[in-house]
Amino acid sequence: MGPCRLTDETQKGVCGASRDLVAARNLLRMVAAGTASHCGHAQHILDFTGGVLPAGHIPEGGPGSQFLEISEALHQTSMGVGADPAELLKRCLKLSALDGLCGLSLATSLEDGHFGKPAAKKGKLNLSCLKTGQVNIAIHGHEPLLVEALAREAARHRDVNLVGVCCTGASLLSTLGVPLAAAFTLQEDVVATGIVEALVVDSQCIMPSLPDLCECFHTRLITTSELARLPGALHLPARSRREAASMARKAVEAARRNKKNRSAGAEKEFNDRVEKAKEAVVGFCEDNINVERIAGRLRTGALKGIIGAVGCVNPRAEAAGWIDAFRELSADHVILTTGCMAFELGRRGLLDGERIFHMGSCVNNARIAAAFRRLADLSGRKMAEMPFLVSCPMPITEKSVSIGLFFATLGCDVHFGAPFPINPHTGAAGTLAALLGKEFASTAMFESSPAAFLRTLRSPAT
Ligand code: BF8
Repeated sequence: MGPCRLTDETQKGVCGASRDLVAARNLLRMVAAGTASHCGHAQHILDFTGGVLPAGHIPEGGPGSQFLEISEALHQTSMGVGADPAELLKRCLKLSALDGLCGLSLATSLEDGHFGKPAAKKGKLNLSCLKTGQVNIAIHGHEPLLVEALAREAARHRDVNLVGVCCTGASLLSTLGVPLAAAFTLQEDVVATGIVEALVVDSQCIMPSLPDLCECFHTRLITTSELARLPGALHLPARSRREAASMARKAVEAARRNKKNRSAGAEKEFNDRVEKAKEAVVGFCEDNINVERIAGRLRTGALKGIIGAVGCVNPRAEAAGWIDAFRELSADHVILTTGCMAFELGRRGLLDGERIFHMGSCVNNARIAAAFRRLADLSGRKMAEMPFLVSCPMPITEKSVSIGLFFATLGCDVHFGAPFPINPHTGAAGTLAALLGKEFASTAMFESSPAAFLRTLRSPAT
């Protein structure tokens, strides 16, 4: 009796669960967690900004019904409830669509209401955004609502340098032009520079290693979300504008007081080892990429398609190979990118705002969806008839799985690299493919090799 890990097609668990049932159940649990993360994120921003839903964001079942859907999915996947793989997979797709509406799109609309729509601008990426001569504060996580207060407070002090990490960082880079020091895999390196006085985290993709790591350096770790408390951290809640303003003041004070604790030699070591900052063009959204020109180039065949390069970067995968693949594809494709993939492209100097466009954080994948919609409308075609592909080559988190399937429910073809969210050799994967084809005219590709991915895209049939 458990854990449910069936490896053979003919094998069944003691309870009678087949491999397909286990695979479908696991996928639904992943999608439920991803959807919960994005919808929870959007709800936190909604609460922070006063609870007024922007137009077009009421799910069919009324405000808040997305949380009931998530709960129902978890109920359906618990022991002895849903036993029909097809039904579980249908719910995966329903939840993924809800993730798009009540997670990604709602969070992005609320961010835009708070910061305004992003404008194209030059930005800087990588660890060199930290400054030895200043008090460095890094902000990390996914809910940038509190950052405006911290950015404003930091700007009042000439000795304070604010940088971003992960998706809070990607969002800040797009909206306020705050330099982006690192993405998920490099978050520990930010602390390990030895020149960061405070690391302020909100929620999601925050490594549990940070408290131990901060103890090895002088970095003050500050949490702001009740959900993402860390042992030993200073907790300064930021659930409202008032709390955020107070948190910002206290965080800046704590960081300034802490600078004297930098270890001798840390600055020299940093200056000796750090790479030069990479310049990037950032701040794109559906309003400021030239969709008319892109649609025209698609019509003439100068462009073969548009690729959303999204999701995580997994140190166990061939990240450089994927970056090279997207670089090569950018010769005749437009690449729209978000989250950790965007950082990875940026730190190689590829975010040029001509062929590869930085569209923000992972919830800002709503901007890619909106750009796809505009391009389809301009071309007078359905989304599924357009040469759109969303590629998530190294999915670590459940969030990247629900994002990928959200695009599939829009009619876009989707690619997942390893670790695959579902074993492509199971009947459940076949059922998922059939559902996508029948209901949304989309396909899902599972490919862990950048070279094979390129070959598939370059083959005449695609
Ligand atoms: O939401 S790409 S590792 S940072 S989950 Fe996390 Fe994956 Fe990075 Fe942002 Ni998105």
